Amino acid sequence: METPAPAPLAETLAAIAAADPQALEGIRVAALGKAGWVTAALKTLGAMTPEARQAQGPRIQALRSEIAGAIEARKAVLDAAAREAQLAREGLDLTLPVTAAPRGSVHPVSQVMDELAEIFADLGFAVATGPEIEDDWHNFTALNMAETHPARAMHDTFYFPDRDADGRQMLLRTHTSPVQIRAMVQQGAPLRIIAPGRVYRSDSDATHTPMFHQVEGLVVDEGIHLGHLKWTLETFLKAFFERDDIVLRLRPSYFPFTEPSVEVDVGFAMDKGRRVLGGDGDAPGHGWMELLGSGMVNRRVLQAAGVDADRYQGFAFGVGVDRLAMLKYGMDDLRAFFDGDNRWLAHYGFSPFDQPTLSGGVGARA
Ligand code: 2NL
Repeated sequence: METPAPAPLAETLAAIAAADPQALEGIRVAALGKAGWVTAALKTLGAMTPEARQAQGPRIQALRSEIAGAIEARKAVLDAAAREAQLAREGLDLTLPVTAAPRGSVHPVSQVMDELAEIFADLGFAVATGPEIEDDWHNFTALNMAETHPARAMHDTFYFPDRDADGRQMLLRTHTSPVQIRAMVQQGAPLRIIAPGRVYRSDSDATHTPMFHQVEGLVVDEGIHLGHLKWTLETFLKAFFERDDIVLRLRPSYFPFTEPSVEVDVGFAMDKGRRVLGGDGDAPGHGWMELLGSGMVNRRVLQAAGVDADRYQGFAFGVGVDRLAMLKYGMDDLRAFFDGDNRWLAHYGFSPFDQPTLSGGVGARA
């Protein structure tokens, strides 16, 4: 009986050494599988003479175990390489903390806006928003400031050079009042909203930035009067500054969009050279700080927005958010608000996990 040609051994070993996992399985089947050539060689032993079997048996067995060994060795190399690749791919840095430290913080202005939304939500106000690029009707005309009204000049408005497709003069809103005009036009009366957001005026010095934040409030309903305005502002300021002894002083003033108009001062005391809100501003060592503008909505404004001014009255107010933040958290330079300096934010910023509760102010710490 002819023994199978030994030539395939060298080729098989070379093929094994270069095989990928799939090729390796093919080689194993072709050599050691049921119909493989080594298996076929082993089967020839049964038909051999005892002498031939004694000579060929060990030779074929050696062939089989050499190939099986080579396959095992190659398989081990391939498995190790696959494991290494997987480890590199799925690398986990076990030195990392279990929960990553939070990065970044909530800007004080955002925190204050959240606090304002909380306070006014409790009083039944919804938050309204609108475009920062406005037309001059919503920003001025509807607010009783006709083209020639001197108050327009006082707003240091950023105008766009070209009119829009509908011939409207566009500008960056100088207050959030246009949001409230839009709300009255769209929702009608009754209405209870606050409008927080960015506003723009061409003004820049130690106490003015060309972009700043304002919140305005508007209530329109039947039988609304100045008493509602005073109670609302008092309740709001007591909640915001976390003090029950906030005292307001209402002073007559002028805004085109309110009649009568009322400027609101808050009493403060001097404490180690710093103004601390609270107490009667007329008491010795105390003073009044101007904080808000407000008034009864001018009936011409109600009419412009399509509200029946004989049936409905309204009050409105406006206050600077940046100023509120400075007062509550004891900051002294407005410009730092917009510098994007991480050291300032680390000092004054709020944790992203903080709830906008009202317990983090200087009043709470005092
Ligand atoms: C200020 C003055 C004020 C308003 C804003 C207002 C809005 C509508 C109608 C009437 Cl839609 N008034 N807003 C009223 C009075 C004063 O802001 O000094 N803000 C910082």
